[in-house]
Amino acid sequence: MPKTFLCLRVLCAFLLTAAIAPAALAHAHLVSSAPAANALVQGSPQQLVLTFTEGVEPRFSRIRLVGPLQVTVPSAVLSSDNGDNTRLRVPLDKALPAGDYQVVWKVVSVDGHRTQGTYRFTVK
Ligand SMILES: [Cu+2]
Repeated sequence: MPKTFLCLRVLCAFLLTAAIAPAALAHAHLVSSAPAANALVQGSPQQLVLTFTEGVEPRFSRIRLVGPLQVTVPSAVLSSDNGDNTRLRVPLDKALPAGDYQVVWKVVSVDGHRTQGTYRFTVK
């Protein structure tokens, strides 16, 4: 096989990857949260706020808190923050007892793609 031909194939594969990459970046990834990942919080937070790289659909998104108290937040309770659909606000009507919590989030972004992830925080 001529060397130039092989080179063209590699270049082609590279260009294809570069073309697909922006679409993958358009998914909703977690930018930040409150409480922050790995935070040590004095007392129960009154709410969780999750900020994503793009708008998400609260109706199709789920957030579950795994800890001393198993809390599944119904989708109806999730609300986007003041019309900013990159933010999900999760009010906590029950105080969280001290302990380690894992936040498990599954969201559907406005472009219809699903993403998910987890992070932890500790209530002291
Ligand atoms: Cu996407």
